Amino acid sequence: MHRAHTAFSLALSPMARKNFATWLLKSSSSQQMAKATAAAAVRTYNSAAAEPFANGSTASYVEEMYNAWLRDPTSVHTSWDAYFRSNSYVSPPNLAPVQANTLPLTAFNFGGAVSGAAPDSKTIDDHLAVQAIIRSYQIRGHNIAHLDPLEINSPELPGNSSTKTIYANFSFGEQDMERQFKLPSTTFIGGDEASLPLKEILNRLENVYCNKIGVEFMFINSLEQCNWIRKRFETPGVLNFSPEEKRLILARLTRATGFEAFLAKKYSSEKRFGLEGCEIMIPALKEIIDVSTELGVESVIMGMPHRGRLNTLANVCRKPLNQIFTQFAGLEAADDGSGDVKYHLGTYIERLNRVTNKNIRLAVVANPSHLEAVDPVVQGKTRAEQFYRGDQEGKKVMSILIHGDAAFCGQGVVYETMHLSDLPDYTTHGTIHVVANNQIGFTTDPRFSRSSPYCTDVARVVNAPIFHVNADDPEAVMHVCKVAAEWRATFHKDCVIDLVGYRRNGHNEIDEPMFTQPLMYQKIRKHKNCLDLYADKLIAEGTVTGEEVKSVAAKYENICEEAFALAKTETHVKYKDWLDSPWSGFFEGKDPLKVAPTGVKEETLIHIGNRFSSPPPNAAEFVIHKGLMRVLAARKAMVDDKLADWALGEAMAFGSLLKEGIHVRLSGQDVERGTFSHRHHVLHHQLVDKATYNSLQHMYPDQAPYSVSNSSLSEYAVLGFEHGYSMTNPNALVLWEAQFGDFSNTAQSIIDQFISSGQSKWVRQSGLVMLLPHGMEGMGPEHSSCRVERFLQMSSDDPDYFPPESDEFGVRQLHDINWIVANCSTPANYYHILRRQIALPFRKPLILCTPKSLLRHPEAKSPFSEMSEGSEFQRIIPDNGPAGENPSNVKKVVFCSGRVYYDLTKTRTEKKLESDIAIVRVEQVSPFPFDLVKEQANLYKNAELVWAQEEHKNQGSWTYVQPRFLTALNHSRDVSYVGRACGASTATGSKAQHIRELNALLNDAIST
Ligand SMILES: Cc1ncc(C[n+]2csc(CCOP(=O)(O)OP(=O)(O)O)c2C)c(N)n1
Ligand SMILES: [Mg+2]
Repeated sequence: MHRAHTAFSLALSPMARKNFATWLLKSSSSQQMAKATAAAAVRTYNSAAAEPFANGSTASYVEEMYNAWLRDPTSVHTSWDAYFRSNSYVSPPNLAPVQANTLPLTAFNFGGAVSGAAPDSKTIDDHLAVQAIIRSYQIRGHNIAHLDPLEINSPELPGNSSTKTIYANFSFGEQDMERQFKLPSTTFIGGDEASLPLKEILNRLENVYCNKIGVEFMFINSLEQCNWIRKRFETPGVLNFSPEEKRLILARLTRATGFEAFLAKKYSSEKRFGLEGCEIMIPALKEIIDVSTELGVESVIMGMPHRGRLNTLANVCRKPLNQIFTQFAGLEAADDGSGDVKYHLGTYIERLNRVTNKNIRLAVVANPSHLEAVDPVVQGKTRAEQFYRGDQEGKKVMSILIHGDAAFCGQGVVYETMHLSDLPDYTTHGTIHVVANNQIGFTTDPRFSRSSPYCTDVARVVNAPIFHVNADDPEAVMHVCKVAAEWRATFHKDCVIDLVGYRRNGHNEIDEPMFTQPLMYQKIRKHKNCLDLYADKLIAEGTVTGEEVKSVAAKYENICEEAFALAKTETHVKYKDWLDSPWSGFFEGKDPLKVAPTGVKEETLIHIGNRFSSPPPNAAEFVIHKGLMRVLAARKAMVDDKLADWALGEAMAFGSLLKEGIHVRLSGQDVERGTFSHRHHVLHHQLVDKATYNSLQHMYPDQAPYSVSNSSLSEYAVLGFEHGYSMTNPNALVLWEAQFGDFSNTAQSIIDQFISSGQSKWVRQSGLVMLLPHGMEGMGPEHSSCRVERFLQMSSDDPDYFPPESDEFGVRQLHDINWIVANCSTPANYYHILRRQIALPFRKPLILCTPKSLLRHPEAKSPFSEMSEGSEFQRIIPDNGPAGENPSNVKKVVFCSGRVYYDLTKTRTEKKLESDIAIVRVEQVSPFPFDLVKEQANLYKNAELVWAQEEHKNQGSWTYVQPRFLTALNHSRDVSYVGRACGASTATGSKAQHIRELNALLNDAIST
């Protein structure tokens, strides 16, 4: 794990490196730095390195100048004259690095011109025209490529006829077709030949760019990358496959097709979201995996929707077929949980790749129906696996994301996930996206489901090349997959394969497609499937015989039949067979109900506190902002007084876990400083860019790595990412913080579909912590409430069931519930609940309402004694003032949760009711502390019981706690509500009204 320490890379100027001790930097490896710098250079738009000639005017301007100069050197400015005379202009400057075809024009004999003589202006004009044509094919060829197997959707984009698209000013006639043209350095179509007849140039370009592959790449801002792609598609012979390769494709296609046919035969009325019409996706995935494994990848993490999922599990992952067939049998489950439908389940397989003879791990991450929601989860899981393996460049672990065409362009999370792809703390070093583009989404045609020409256009924002390919041409598909895998291994950037196929049946096997797409389906009915087309081709060219084709298909059918018979002997399904992230060794040998202590030695707290409140050691020249010097001094004073505020309590939790070898990762918007400017985990040198110091990374020499990362402004993708990260290793504290709690609702499907229900559906645990700033502090409808009621409503503990009381009551409740929801009122309790995440013998997500004004509240401080050995998390904090000391005199008990406690105590003091009113804090709201609530109520036998909250009555914790109070009290006493009335909005926008409402609630609560 500690190797991962060096996974961070940060480019510093050489000056900064010289001046500051290496421990100031996130990475001290100069090699890494060079890489990071190089990467940054590639990303940066640089006019020399970029591809402005594609659409820009600079190159054509230079060309024009050159042309004019050739005609009459005096017609251009003297600077151009000097430039061209110096022979600097061999080719456009942006094309300079390409070495192919560098012979000067004069070396050629053009249509009778004497070799060696200066070319005439027509020759030059015609050459420039040919160059323009070549470039035009490269830029727009994909628009007219034959991508649609059904040939329904015109291969031409609206308004583009093929000649208009490609040759804007085509002035050549038949007579020019045999003329020889020197090939520019921007093309590889010539192979070893420096010139070709025009006819041949057009033929080759047509074949490369307008046949069954449409390459979209000329928008990429890197000449190197553009040339790399040109070379892989233009070089003559790239599409030649050996007979062995062809047979392998045929065999794989036979399995993919045979699998769907077998399911259709055996389970004709079951939904399986068959892949028919795009079966080539299976050989495609296998090709990507083969090539990537050959190039060093050992682990592939995949995310995919319903379509073709079972086929992928069977034929890509090689999940035992009997396990898959068992899912159709409607059997009882052998393990806990509610399970999920078969086309959502995940898997994890380690096996030998027979093509490369290397061991690989394949995981398909379980996902919900919510299309594309799994994308960031896969990325987080991939990133985590890379991190724990010390795979800093993504050479060993990679992700593949498979998409439907409608979802890929329709779902915003695709865009959000794409934007993580190149961020230092979120990159997975290149993802291969595969779109199973069946040109339909349920019943909706593309023309009604997107405004962009292609369903893949979203990928252009990150400069990912897009390889469109006709799914009926298996060899073209394999070539594209090979290039995609090599692209990722070379540049470690995303790319997209758009497999353009069709959907042979309805959306699922029960749907009738003719209702809505009659013409399309008339065509599909007449269309031969890809396997038959390919088999015919191979038979015709003599690569295989008809018998061979039949025997391969029969052999696979036999395999299916045997597995089918085996599946019939099963009596139960096992959800564990479908786990995508097994935690080997974590549960074994553990007492499932034993929580390790969360208090630590006081000296540890002091050590962490001192480090956390100090500037970088031995670096007097590190200039810290004056305001931060004051923050550090205040922290130091607190440590000296053995007190902790919120930021210090959090640092104590992180630091002590790091000491114990637990990796801590905190991510979210502006988390490094903290939205409320309280955290300051990263100190910035005031004079040197990017020179930073993070004391939590330097607590102990042998500590686990700490990472804190300001994220992109996305909740959906980033929360999904962190959830995925948390799935990989249970021995890590992974936290995501919302800027304000209410923003978490833009990530609602991650919360609903993964975090709250992941364990139940997919036997997958996660200890992810969500930090949600919450509190009604007059900031208006937003920025006030994290909508804790929503989280509580999803808690799975039964309001009417009081579990048996025992010493293990608390931990058993945690074991049985889906997640924990808490609103802590002290730094010590915050510290303990964070540490408890790791101390538990299992993992549960933790939803924490976190404070805003309490971050600086003078009373919201905890003594070290509440965090040191012997102390622990308090589910309920009883009243420990005069009321608690004399409970029989108490007239009223106010139960509350979170920051309102401080307002309530203040009012109680002002009203001098300390002996009459007890205030009890419910710190862990869910699972509900039935036992302790009962204990508290029993303590105050004669008192009226109320629940006070600052949220509106239909919000906050009330609706959750009310029935549970009654259960805790065995319905023998009542508990009433004090607080704001019901409201549609979370909070008023008027400060005056806010204060009025708050005073009313405080007066109501603190009165006898
Ligand atoms: C976020 C979301 N919205 C709506 C749906 C309902 N739905 C299921 S499949 C589907 C069409 C998907 O089309 P596409 O992405 O092209 O995949 P295909 O089924 O064609 O393979 C829709 C709308 C869903 N599953 N997820
Ligand atoms: Mg579709």
